[in-house]
Amino acid sequence: MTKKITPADKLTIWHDNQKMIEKARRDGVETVWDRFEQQTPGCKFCELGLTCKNCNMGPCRVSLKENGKMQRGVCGADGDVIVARNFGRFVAGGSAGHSDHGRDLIEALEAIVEGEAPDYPITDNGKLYRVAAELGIAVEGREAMDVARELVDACFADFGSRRKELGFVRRVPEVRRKIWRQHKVMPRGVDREIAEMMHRTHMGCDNDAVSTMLHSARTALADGWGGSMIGTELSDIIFGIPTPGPSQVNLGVIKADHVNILVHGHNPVVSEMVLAASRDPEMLAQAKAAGAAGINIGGLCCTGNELLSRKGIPMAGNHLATELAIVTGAVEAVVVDYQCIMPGMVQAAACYHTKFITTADKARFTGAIHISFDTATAAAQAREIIEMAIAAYGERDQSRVEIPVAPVDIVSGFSNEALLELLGGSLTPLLDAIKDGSIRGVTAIVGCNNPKFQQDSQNVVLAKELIKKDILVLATGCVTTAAGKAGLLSPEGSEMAGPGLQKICKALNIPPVLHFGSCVDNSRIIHLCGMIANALGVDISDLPVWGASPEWYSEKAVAIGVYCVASGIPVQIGTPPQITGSKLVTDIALHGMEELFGAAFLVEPDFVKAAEKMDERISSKRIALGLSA
Ligand code: XCC
Ligand code: SF4
Repeated sequence: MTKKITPADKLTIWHDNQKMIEKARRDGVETVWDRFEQQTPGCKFCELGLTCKNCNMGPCRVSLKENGKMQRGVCGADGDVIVARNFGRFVAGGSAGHSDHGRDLIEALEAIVEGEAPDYPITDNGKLYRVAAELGIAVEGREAMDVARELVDACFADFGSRRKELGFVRRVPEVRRKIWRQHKVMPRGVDREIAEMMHRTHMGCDNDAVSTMLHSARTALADGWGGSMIGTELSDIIFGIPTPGPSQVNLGVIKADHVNILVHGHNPVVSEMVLAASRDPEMLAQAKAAGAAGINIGGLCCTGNELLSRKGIPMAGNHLATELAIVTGAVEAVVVDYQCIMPGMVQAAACYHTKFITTADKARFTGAIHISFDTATAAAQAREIIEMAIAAYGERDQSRVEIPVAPVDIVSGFSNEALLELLGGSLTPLLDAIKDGSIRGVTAIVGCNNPKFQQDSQNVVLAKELIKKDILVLATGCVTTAAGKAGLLSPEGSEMAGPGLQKICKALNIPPVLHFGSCVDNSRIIHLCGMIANALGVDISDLPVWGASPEWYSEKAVAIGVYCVASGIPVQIGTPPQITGSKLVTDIALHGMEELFGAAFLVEPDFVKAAEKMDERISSKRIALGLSA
């Protein structure tokens, strides 16, 4: 029997990626789609969340018995408990990812303060003082390094067990904090909530689905208003606040005549150094001596977003395009830190001359070259990486190079500070635009790709539908690349927006979709919601806002979704998490959270319908605020 091969245009909406899927097939490179097909159909029990491996009396899997009753695991746990426990651990995994990344930034700042990271600057002293003051640290007349030292301590303390409430929670309107205290979901310590989730989901602990779901909210809030927010704020202090500027996206940013280095993962601590080393005249001279026109750095996923937003470094692709970037045959090195790096990239790299270089001891890949990156020796290690890439350039087989498209121009790098500056220093013009209906609402479209969907079809459709309805869209994570490729990150993209949003975009010369950074930078968006709610004297759940993650795949995306909902921001998703085996847990996600937090999840895979439902809610929130629908 011959195997049916799905045409590439069914797998992705993008021409560049279609071309590379075809090339991968010719070159014998296995991609995420091939493996997805091998894994389909998935295990039904797992899809429903009804398997448990939390102890060695199991594993157990439960289903409805003939008498209509739910079976129980060996210990007696029913389907609701099993689903809630699995979901809780999923959220804990995502929160741990973001937050451990945040911790790495605290450690980097600590090393700077201790004089042990000579290659790293503090780029934004102003933000250092502002953030420190916000956290109650005395700043008047003090040296930056003293303030930074105290900020390091304050951030570390947020990870521990001594606090009753996290530092940045003071950015949340008091009404919301009251709700959190009342439901016992106020995040106390980042590591604490994650560890407590692991404890609660051990056999014989939290055997009540509602209780476990509430702790999921607490764990996720510790991510959003804790680990992620610390990650974002300290990254800004060290590397600078993002400001809008021109850049480019798609596989066309890879240059045939350059030494191409792609940075991938999430943490800017490594990639910023690689970028700096690539601009070192000595490195450039070496590249030229090897016959290259220069050294080109491109981004993938969120490390890409970090460099894109602060340095305007172009973005080669998002999650599902990461293997395809290697298939161009023109990538000398992929330098990764952690998260969302498909292990399959190592095999893809081995099919070409591409060096796959890992840098984090906590994210090792069998078959990769490992450079244990240390802030003390960062610049030298970054140069070592560049030299490896230059050497690999000599091994490149030009006959296998195919760069399928020309890059698309974008404007990227918005942040709350940049937005305020654009608005002349205060939120008032934005509030006025919301009040008069030019901007009817705001939606953050965030997150990933997932081979369950044609790549980026949903991300792009939803963004286009929303801007048509005068809803301003903020994009982070892998949606950035999708929006960019669709022309939505350029000021000309405002032609696709409704009349009100178009008018505002033209007046400010901004795109209808604003690139707000990486996945940890969703903390910027909840902070913005907090600022708007405070300015209007209402709760976040009163605002005409949404989150959406149409093509999400990761644990982190679920953590983001849950902290948004618990913060009062409803969230649309395209596929449900593995909870549908429990009616109770599903009801909590879709309805119960609305009662508790004034926001819930909407699972709607039809994106025109999703946009309509989102629009309806925006209208009703506007009316409740006394505004026109
Ligand atoms: Fe990962 Fe952040 Fe998702 Fe992209 S968007 S696939 S999580 S890189 Ni966060
Ligand atoms: Fe089975 Fe209970 Fe052990 Fe889970 S904790 S594997 S349901 S016995």
